[in-house]
Amino acid sequence: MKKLMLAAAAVIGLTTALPAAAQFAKPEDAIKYRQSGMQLMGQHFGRIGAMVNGRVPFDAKVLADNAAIVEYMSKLPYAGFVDGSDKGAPTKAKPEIWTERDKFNAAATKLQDDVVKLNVAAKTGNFDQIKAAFGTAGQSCKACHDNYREK
Ligand code: ASC
Repeated sequence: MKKLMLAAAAVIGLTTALPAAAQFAKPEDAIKYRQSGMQLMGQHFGRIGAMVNGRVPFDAKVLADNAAIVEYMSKLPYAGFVDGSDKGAPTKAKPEIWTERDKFNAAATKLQDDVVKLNVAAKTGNFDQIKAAFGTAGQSCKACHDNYREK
């Protein structure tokens, strides 16, 4: 029994140390994973946008809750762009993601940094500061979509 538990612990240790690529059974899973993450990030980012642009009344608490979700969500989708997942399910991901990895990763990092700043701004409750940070983050969303997502 003890041996079995040691073996199980070793397997768990091994799998958690594996790179992201090994965590998806097939390309389709990676594609759906990143699309799901982007979808959730976009939904919550959009709720902030609705307040910032005056379509929905400004509520600092609701906005801050959404900004915290966006910050967290921004950490997830990029692990789904594993090698070999340029096909396997319907995807708008452009091949350049895999041929310009460094540039793509830099664009991802830029967005992640921007939404950390958006979350910081959201916690202040200062509308103008939030609006500015939202604009910067939105530019990063758009820049990466322009370069790396099919229309
Ligand atoms: C969103 C969303 C995006 C970005 C982008 C910003 O709400 O889903 O992809 O904002 O449109 O330019």
